Amino acid sequence: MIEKDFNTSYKPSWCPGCGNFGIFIALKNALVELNIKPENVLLVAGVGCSGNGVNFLKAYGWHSLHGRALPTAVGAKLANKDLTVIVMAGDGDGYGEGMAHFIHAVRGNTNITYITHDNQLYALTTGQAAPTTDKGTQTKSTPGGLIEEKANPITLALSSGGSFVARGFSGDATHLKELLKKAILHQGFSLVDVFQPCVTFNKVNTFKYFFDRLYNLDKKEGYTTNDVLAAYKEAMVWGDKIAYGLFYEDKRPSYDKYLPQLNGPALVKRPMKVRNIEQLLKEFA
Ligand SMILES: Cc1ncc(C[n+]2csc(CCOP(=O)(O)OP(=O)(O)O)c2C)c(N)n1
Ligand code: SF4
Repeated sequence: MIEKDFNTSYKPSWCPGCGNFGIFIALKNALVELNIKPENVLLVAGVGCSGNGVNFLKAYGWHSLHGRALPTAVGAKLANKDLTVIVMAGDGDGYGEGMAHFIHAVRGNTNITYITHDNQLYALTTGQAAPTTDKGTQTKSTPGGLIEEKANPITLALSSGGSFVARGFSGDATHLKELLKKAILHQGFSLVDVFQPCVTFNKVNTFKYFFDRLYNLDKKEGYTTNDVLAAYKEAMVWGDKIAYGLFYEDKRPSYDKYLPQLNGPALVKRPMKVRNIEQLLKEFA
């Protein structure tokens, strides 16, 4: 298989130079290198520029409701554990409308991969402040500067019991590809929050902004990914320097491992028992 095997007949509609391109190249190459076939992948998308990507990657696709991609994906994975389930959502979708789902999906540790396209604003709706927008930033919805503190997806995931917590950058697609491969292979919920510059509406968090600040945790001497407090400390660094890479990983069992009824063939591959509906209703009466 080659990267083109994951292409569809639709050309991406993203603006030229958009950070979404780097994420898609990294994702396609990760799938190719892991030898995962398109028919074994389910891509669940939120609503936003990022979510439109569900049309540009050849796989099963589900364009979910705004903020609701995660519960959809968790349900799909429980029904068909043979699928590689990948979720993509914007920071507005995932950490705004979908914030409660995010926390509970992290806690639940279902074996799915969550890629957030973190461009630090709502892009499809033309550039309003999102939960990851820096305090003080002027946007269309915050002309006087954003009053609220920003949410930190990495510390939120760590404090919610995340078993794989990582940050990527779409300007470093090779690194991102390797990170996504690890995330997909991880047996549990994997978060990869990806800095994805929106070249049209975000004039602050540009590619240059990140090139000037990012340091690679994977190369940091002495850093190990099994120390949650060290991960927390790195995740709190924000300003002249910002860390990316794998912050934390542990190997606790995923959600399905606690459910003996999920042993054996995937639920969707088992014969359907057709039951007498009247008898069924009597049981609940
Ligand atoms: C329930 C609901 N509320 C609001 C909207 C309008 N809406 C569509 S896209 C979007 C913002 C998407 O921003 P983000 O999730 O950050 O994705 P991006 O476009 O930046 O990739 C909003 C608010 C909607 N479609 N559904
Ligand atoms: S508006 Fe921003 S996020 Fe959306 S396609 Fe254009 S550059 Fe990308």
